[in-house]
Amino acid sequence: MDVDVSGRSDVVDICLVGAGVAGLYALWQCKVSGLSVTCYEAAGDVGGVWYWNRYPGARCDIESIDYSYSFDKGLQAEWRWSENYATQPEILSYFQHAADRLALRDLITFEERVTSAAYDDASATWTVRTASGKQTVARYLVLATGSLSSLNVPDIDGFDSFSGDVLFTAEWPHEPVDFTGKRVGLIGTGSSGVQLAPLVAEQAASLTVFQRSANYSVPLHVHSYTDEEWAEILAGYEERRAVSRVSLGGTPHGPNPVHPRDMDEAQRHAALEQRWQRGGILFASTFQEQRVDLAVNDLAREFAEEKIRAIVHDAQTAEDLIPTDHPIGTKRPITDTGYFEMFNRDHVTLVNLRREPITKMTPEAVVTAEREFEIDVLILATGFDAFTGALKAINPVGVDGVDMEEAWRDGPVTYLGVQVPAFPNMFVVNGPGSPSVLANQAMTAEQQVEWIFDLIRHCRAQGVIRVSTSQEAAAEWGRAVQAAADKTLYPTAKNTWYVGANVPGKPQVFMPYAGGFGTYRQICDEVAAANYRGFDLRTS
Ligand code: N01
Repeated sequence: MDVDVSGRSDVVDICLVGAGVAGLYALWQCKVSGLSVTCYEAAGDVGGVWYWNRYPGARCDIESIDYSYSFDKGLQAEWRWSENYATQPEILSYFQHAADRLALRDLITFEERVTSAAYDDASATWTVRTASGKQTVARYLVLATGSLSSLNVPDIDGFDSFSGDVLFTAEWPHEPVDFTGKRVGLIGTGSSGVQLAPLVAEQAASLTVFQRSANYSVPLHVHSYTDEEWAEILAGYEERRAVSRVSLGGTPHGPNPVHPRDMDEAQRHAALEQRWQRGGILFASTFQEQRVDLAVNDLAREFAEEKIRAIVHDAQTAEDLIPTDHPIGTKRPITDTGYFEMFNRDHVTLVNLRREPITKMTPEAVVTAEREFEIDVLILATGFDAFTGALKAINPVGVDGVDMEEAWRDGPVTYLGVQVPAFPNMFVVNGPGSPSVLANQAMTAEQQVEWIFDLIRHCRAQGVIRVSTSQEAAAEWGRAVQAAADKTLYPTAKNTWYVGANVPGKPQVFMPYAGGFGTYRQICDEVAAANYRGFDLRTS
């Protein structure tokens, strides 16, 4: 380091981007470690995805008792979830409450979008700039920008000419939207579109669902907690969290302990029915080896397909709703409340875009290869430029002027999902190469933030001013991420946002670490114990 910034009061320890689930916990880590911090958040409040995705029907499909912070016993003890799968307003209230209780709000600059970040090797600092012209110089840059925060906007001919209202699920208005008497079109049948559609159908004069890919969906089965249930949850809380911390997916639930080969057909059917009735994404892991063995997966897949056929009256619509291109669970499992049932209503139409793609939009209509659908409102539930979109929007510039666009031209390259070669002192939370979206992200955020701040504290204690990783360490981790995916059925689904296939032109690389949250935690802990193997820690 040529320029010593140790005495400079204008240099903060941490510049943190994002005040969502991970960012709030990172702020708490700054507070308890006595690290000075500037935090920029593009939204008007805390909550991240739960701030933006406020469409009707939005809920988390991981039980709220698990999808919440585990690091603060007081916070845990005083918050009572009303339902097993909380609604977006309740989850947002929880994170607002956490920010207030932990006194984090004053540390956040809201409605401030970070537009650039540049590393200076001479001073080992990052200079971060925002849309309104603010600037921060920091020793460390922590990007808690979310893996699902950058919108994927479809490129449809004539889109801008449409004269009706356009709504994005991921940027839903704060005021209630009234669909009464409206002809509504919905593009996108992932988790967001499937959650939203039945509520729109309740109000709208007509709903036309434009489906490019069919998805498996399992009923969520929401219920309110009784006092007895809640008391039981609290009694088992510590154990529940302990089990989750070393689990595959960051929750206490595992597959059926009996392998399906040791069951007869009736027992297998009963096991699947039990999971189906329990509801939620756990159906995608009913059986051991369901995510790695196609024959086992077929049992669950065929069961789910029969459910669709039994629910949907029109045979062609039912067939159109059944996926043909992936084993169940290899795309993100979807959960719903009355989605398939909705297609039995006369005013709801499914349009299979694989048969009749959208060709254009006019001021009044969505036009497919076969028909024209006049609508008043278009809803886009078209997903995200996952993992890399929010990071590339900032496009940090690292050593020797290399920017992230360039560094990740062929796909994201990280070591452990937390650091990028040539970007010293920069950390990514829930980034590509981490378990993130394949596990309970509230828990993965805690693990990653703790690990990153342990490293930062270690550096401070050892007088380290520059921490970086090498291309070799990142390449080795990239191979480990691919190898973990190759042991599963995930790569058999080609058309998923896990590989970036939903964004035209995006390099296709399997991005999340599929080896399991518990295994990943163990690897990270081993790296730390081996004096941060794979990192270069420099004191000058
Ligand atoms: O986005 P998606 P999402 N023309 O990418 C379609 C989490 N989440 O917001 O599959 C036509 O899954 C696209 O089609 P295809 C969860 O991790 C959780 O729904 O690419 N269609 C797809 O149908 C989830 O997985 C919760 O062929 C186009 C849809 O739009 C993740 O967020 C709730 C198109 C996008 O689906 C993302 O979910 C909500 C085009 N040009 C979200 N472009 C819960 O916890 C895209 N599509 C319950």
